[in-house]
Amino acid sequence: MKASKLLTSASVGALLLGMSATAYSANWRYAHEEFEGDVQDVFAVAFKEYIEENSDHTLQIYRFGELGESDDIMEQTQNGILQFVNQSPGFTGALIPEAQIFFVPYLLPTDEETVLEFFDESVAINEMFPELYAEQGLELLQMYPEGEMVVTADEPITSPEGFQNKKIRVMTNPLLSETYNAFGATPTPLPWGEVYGGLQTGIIDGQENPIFWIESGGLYEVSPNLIFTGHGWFTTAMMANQDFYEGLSEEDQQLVRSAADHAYDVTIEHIQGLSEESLALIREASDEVTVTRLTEEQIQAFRERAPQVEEAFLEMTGERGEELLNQFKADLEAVTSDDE
Ligand code: 6CS
Repeated sequence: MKASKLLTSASVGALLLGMSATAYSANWRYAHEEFEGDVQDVFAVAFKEYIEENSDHTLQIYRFGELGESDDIMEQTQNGILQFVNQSPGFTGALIPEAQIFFVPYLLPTDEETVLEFFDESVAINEMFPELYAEQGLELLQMYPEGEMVVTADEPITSPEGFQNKKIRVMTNPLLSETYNAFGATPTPLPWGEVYGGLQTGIIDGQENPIFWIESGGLYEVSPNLIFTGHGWFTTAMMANQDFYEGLSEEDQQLVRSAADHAYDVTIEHIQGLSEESLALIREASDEVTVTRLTEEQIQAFRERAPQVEEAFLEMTGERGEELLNQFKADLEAVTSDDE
């Protein structure tokens, strides 16, 4: 009786750690926020393939909606039900306020090559963020860009005045609301599941996302005016439950790290040229779509409003936010001065 009870507890423990109770191979669970073939899925599939080709472990991928919204999959990872999660800083703001740094507008340049170099080399990304995530029981494995943010709206908008009275959906972090307040709009935080319907019924007048997502989610069907404002990049983060990660053998920890590095390389390759391809698909699918690329002068009117968002970021994050912001700017300076 005692022995079987012990066995039962061991099996439950093994399940929580994502291991099979009968064999040494484990079955790990990984959830992300997107659909089959989207950028986070490309990352997850490359990660899975690496793990399965280089060990006896298996990995089960859960896509958007299978286990709930972004906040749900983060909670499940923190509770140890999932071993891995991909959650974007757009939804991590409440948990890790510093992650909102990606929503200070015009901080990152639009040039793809510079942005990719920044993610590769940044001390803020590769050394400071892992510490911030660790405080929440998360082992940060990669941060990566998915694409430049593009606004879609019910009409082409070229100035802060044009945003007046426009309800623009933002991901649920307070700094992004500050950005759209600064841009002259009325920010409306919503989880992803409510965006298409919100645009269709007119509850919201617009939103922002990278082009591949505007194409794959069919957002152009209900929000056909695409506006390139050049104000930022959609960035995301992939991580593990830290107790799980620390409980792995050194060999498995290395396997996980190598799989994440491999998935990063595959994903960075995938996103290059993706915006152009997705825009071509959108144009093919719809005659209604308009594309507005703001001129440098038009951008200036938005850029002038960025300092108030940076101020709000510092108010929300204090000294630690300031340290991160300074490092972030120094890292950007290093990659932009390399190009000169
Ligand atoms: O806007 C959003 O909520 C979604 N956008 C992307 C590109 N990925 C997942 C996220 O939930």
